[in-house]
Amino acid sequence: MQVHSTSPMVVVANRLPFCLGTDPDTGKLIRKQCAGGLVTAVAPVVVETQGLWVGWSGLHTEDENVEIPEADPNDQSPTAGLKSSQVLPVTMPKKVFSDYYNGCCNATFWPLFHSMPDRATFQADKWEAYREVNREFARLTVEAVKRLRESHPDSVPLVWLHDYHMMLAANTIREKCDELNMPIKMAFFLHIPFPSWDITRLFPWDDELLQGVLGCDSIGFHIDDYCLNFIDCCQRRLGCRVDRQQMLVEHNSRTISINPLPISIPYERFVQLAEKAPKVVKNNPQEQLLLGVDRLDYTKGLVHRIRAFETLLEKHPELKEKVTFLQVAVPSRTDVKEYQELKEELDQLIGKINGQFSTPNWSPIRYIYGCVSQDQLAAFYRDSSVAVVTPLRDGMNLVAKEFVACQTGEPGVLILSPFAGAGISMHEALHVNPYETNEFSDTIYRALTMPKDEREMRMKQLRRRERDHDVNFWLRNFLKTVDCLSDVDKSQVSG
Ligand code: ADQ
Repeated sequence: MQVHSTSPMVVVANRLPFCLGTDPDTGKLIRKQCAGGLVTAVAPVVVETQGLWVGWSGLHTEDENVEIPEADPNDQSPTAGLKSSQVLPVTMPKKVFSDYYNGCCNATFWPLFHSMPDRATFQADKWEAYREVNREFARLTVEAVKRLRESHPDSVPLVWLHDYHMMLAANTIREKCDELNMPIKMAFFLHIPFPSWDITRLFPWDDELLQGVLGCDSIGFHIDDYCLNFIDCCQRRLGCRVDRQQMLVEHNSRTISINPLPISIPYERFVQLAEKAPKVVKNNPQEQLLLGVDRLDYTKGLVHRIRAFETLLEKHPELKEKVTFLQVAVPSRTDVKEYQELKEELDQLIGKINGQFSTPNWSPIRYIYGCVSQDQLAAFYRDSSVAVVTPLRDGMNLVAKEFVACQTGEPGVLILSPFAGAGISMHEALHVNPYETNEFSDTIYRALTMPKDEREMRMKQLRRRERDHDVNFWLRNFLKTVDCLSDVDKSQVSG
């Protein structure tokens, strides 16, 4: 069901919701879909609210100027309804962008916020590039607000900043809009975890960072723990007055609301995909598929997972030719050394296990390094007996939710890490600590051998919860925090 915002919305995110590429036949610039949690969740919402999207186009200021192409008529992706006029592309000099994106976002905030400080680097020049890029995003966002003020003169636009790339933009946007006498509402949503004070304080410019985020009126995180971590940091680092019960922070004479907003998926769309997706071809009708679907990232625990599967094969030789692990890994940050090393490690481990256990008719691990279509993904989700979603740390994890939505046939089992935000609410999954290899392999065995009535009972509850708390539910709850929820939608919100 469509969600209505009482305010026109500007989404500000690092990326546009699609990539640009060249059509090999015509040589023309076309839109290409890119996998990622943010786009899957937010693009339908922008289309539905007729908003604007500010994001990096994938191009640099040194590149030739390009016009954003319209969507292909056959485009069925979540961004198909987004017109090119709804998109404001950001371009940046290559060096500045690389320092901001690789040097600061990916090398500092990504590992730090996933509580992996040993992987984080702190460099003043990269932080300066982050500041500069945030100022540029802020400049274009003010342009977007101007446009919306022209098309909707009586409304107060809602600016929605996304993720760890945009933590310094709010104050600049607010100052410029105040100067121009353009009232706005502003919100921030973090898609990754917010770590504890002990971790956050390692960042040398933590005070500036916290003040940057506090420029918004409403700040959202997936779960209570991340909200409380943030509130704790505001109190201890900035000396803010806080109310943990109401989740409020006072800063510069303003009161900012902190909101747990667990993101979700377009549930019905996945159900429909699963209902018409082609059957997955198996070695034999009895073969059980274990499924992993992730970006190839060190936070996702891929190596730990494959090791647990190796242990399972060692302990249960009877599973030979009966169980196959299907791992789909989307290439991610391929120009970063750590990610290249991770790929190397995974390639070697999978090669070793397949070499050791394969028979003439079977290999224990099927490994796809690349994107798969939504139809194919839905087919994998539907026809797998077990999904293994075991990140070492994850803001939420949409794969767990997509899997249960697509379980329209024989009920399977979800194995979930307690270190994913999704682990907080998906109680009927089998929870396992990915670091405990032995226990992990026992959990996989339990999932593979679980009686049908137990599988059915667990899956039914999981599906019901995700159906009732889909991405529109998330959006409505977000709009409620900024007082932009339309009357028709108010009746849909509970709790
Ligand atoms: P991600 O780290 O990208 O997102 P996740 O939430 O699992 O992680 O979303 C991945 C998305 O990519 C899913 O929608 C999935 O369908 C898609 N995808 C994965 N592999 C694919 C493949 N091979 N082919 C096609 N599509 C594929 C970040 C945070 C998460 C948070 C989301 C949303 O790290 O914790 O849940 O944002 O807030």
